[in-house]
Parts: sequence; structure tokens; C-alpha cells
Amino acid sequence: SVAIQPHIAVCPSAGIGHLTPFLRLASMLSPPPSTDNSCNITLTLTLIIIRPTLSSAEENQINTFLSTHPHINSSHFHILPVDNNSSKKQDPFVVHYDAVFRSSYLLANHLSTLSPQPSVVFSDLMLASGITKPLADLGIPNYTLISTSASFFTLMVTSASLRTTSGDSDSDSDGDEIPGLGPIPMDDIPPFLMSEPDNNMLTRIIDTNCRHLHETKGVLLNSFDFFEPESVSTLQSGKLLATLPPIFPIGPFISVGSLKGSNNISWLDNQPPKSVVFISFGSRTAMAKDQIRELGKGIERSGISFLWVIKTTVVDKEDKEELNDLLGEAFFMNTKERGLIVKEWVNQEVILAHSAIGGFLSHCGWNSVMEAAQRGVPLLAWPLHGDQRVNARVVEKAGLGVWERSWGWIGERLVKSEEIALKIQEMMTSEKLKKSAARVGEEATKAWEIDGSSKKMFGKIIDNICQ
Ligand code: BUP
Repeated sequence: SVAIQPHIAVCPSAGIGHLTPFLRLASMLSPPPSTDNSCNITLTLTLIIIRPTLSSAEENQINTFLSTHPHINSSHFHILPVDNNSSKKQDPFVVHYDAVFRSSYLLANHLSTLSPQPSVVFSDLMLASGITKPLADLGIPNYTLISTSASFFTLMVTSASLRTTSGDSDSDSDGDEIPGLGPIPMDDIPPFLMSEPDNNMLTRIIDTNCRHLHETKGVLLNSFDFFEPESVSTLQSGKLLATLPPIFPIGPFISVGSLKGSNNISWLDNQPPKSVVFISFGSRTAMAKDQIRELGKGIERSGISFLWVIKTTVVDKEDKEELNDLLGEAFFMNTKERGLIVKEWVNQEVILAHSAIGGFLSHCGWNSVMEAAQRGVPLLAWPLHGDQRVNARVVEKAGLGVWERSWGWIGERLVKSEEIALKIQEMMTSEKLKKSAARVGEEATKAWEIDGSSKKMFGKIIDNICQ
């Protein structure tokens, strides 16, 4: 028989949190020629680029990716205009997600006109409602990639039934027992997930798309068996929802390599092993200024060396804040020997892999969690919104990090410098935590060795594509 050359289309949604796992997946499926090609056959891969992008970070990541992967094609998909009526009160990223979601019905047609027509598609959950049925009709298998934890995915697929039972008298503040998650306090569930889809944009997007998952060939998770054993096995067992397609945990996703970022590494090179705490709350987290100042005091008080990425606006293009005005000159004077603050994009993966890094104060965006897990870096969780409290639970349970629940969501209350200093010291000095985090790192490596859980699952996907 004549071997058919597969043509893979990879379709991310908007925002760095969603773009990053897709770039990694694209690189895993079609690595640069110098690396091993796990498929062992030539394939064509087209990256669908959502236009317009919202942040400069996305624009930069896409450009760098395409220049380091010259063999990968790209195709621009122009989305419908954002809904201006809602954009005033909403998170700009959610408004953008909504535009992507509303445009998804146009994407199947866009994909079918690519030449050659794709033989398989990997797409974001936000696109499911628009493309799964038309692609199935065309006989093109579609896999849905989930950019959050297996645990939060569990919550998303059960949220509709959770909403109907949450009013029952027997559900209390200790939480409902959710298969694969255990009892989960209501406080850990982002409020939007409990609102009616008609009243909330994000709930509508999640709810509508989850209803189309049964039309996809499989769900890819950026997680691994050891890290989220209960959620992964419950999802796979079919006990949660009989209509779910096969689940493929294939994390941690492999780095795409030389992504650009400012070079802070030379400063790190001169720091003792595991002495520096890395602080970053993700690409779209603007912490209130009084909390930024309090965090500064906390770091100063802790006496621990630090590398801190500061963001003062939700969308990076708008960030014009002067750090001296924000933190005061005294802070810089007092910490100049042992700290570095940056406002620009850094290469977080390279930083986390550096031997000087001993801990990570993080908002628990899922990409950040997996990057820390991959390298066994202890984490101090301080969730901001959305999936991040559920992710913080995962971090704590797996032994990767600690979470101070009393801090609440970032912004819920002003967390004082004393509390911050104490927790940072605890994370950086606990031998128990160091050991358990290192174990997570070892298990993450094992997951990708021959016969490792993620490697085997990825092999199944490759077999499906290449058959
Ligand atoms: Br900021 C920043 N450099 O300076 P998450 C982020 N990153 O490499 P988010 C950098 O962006 P959501 C920087 O390594 C990670 O891969 C980081 O994704 C990288 O959080 C990614 O951690 C950030 O999932 O997304 O961006 O807040 O809100 O969707 O969780």
C-alpha cells in the first residue's frame, strides 16, 4: 500500500496560557529536523494563527516559534470582532475567548480549504462547538487539547450537574464529592463556573464546548499519571461521563527549545545553588499596587535572594509603570545585592531549569505548574483566578508545593509582608518539600522514558495519525 503523508493542523485559541501548550504539541509532533522524529515518517504540520492576537507576548512567541521551526507552515484565521457591549466590564482575555468561540463555526471551512486538506486536527476546547461536527462529517479526526489540569477539566465537565445539585440541602461548605477530585470546598471552585451559562460568558463557552467533546477522537491532557492519579484514572474509566472520548495524558509537554526572553541568566549564574526564589504570576496577572509593595517588603524581610517578574496591567502592551515609583528607592537600595526585578518577558523555562533556583512563587497557571513539576522546583501557590485554586490543590497533593489557603485569591485581601516572608522562608528551607518536589521531577522524567506513561500515550496518538 502507498503510505499517505499526514497533514496535521494545530489550532490554538487566544492568550499565552492557551497558545503555549499548542506550540509545544506542534513541536512534539513535528520537531526541528535535528531532533528525533518520533513519527519516523514525514508529515506536514500547519499552525493556525488566530488573528488578531491580544498581547505582544503571543505575537513574539508565534514569531520565534515559526523561525525556529521553519518546516512548519502557518495559516491565519481571522476571528469575528469582539463584543464591544461586554468588553467594558469583562476581562479582555475572556472577551477575546468569546470572539474565538463565536468564530469557531468558520474554522472548519477554513481548515477544509487548506491544501492538502488536513488528515487530522488538534484544537483548543474553545473551538469544539464550531468544528467537531463539521470535521467529523468530513471524516477528519479531531483531538481536543485541554490547557488546564486534569482536575479542573474534571470540574468543567461536571459543572453543569454541579450547578443543579448545589442548591440541595445536603451540600455544605465542606464541599461536594466529585469523582476524581474528592470533596472540594465551594471556595476552590471559581464563581463563574457556578453561574448559569446565560449569565456568564466564560461559563457559556465552557459549557457549550464540553457538550461537543463526545464528537472528538480524544482528549489530550498536559498532565501525567503520577501527578494527578485520581482525576486521570477517573476520566479514563468512563465513570465520570460515559460520553467522554479516550483521554490521553501526555504531559509534561516537552519544551520547544530556544524561545526568546530577556537574558537574566548571567545574574543567576553567580548565585549559590537553590538559593533564589523565582516570582511570577503569569502573563496576564496585574497585582494591585499595594499588594505589590507588600510583597516587596515581604521578600526584603525574608532575606532570600529573588528574581521577580512584575506585571502591572492585564494586557502587556499597556504596561508603562515605573518600578522605582512603585516600590520606592529604598527597596532597591536594600535588596540590590540579592535581587533582580524585571518587567519584560523572561524565558521562564530556562530560569526554572537553572541550578540557582530553589523555589517558585506562582499563581499556578497550569503551564507554570507543569514547568515546575518537570524540573522538581518547589512551589508556593498563590492563585489569582479561574482554575488556579484547583491547580494549587493538585500542587499540594502531589507534593510539589505548599499553598497558604488563608491568603485567598490574589486581591481578596491584603496579605501582609510578615506572612509572605514566613512562607517564602518555609518553601526555601523545608527539606521535606525539597525531597517531595524532587520526586515529582523524577516521575515527570520517567513519564517520558521508554514505557513511561506519557510516552506510551503519545505513541498511541502517533500510531493513530500514521496508520
Ligand atoms: Br509572564 C511570563 N515568560 O515572562 P500560565 C510567562 N512565561 O516564559 P497565564 C514566560 O508563559 P492562564 C514570562 O513559562 C508559561 O509557559 C510561562 O502560562 C510563560 O499562566 C506561560 O502559567 C504562562 O498557564 O495563563 O499566562 O497566566 O491565565 O491561562 O493560566
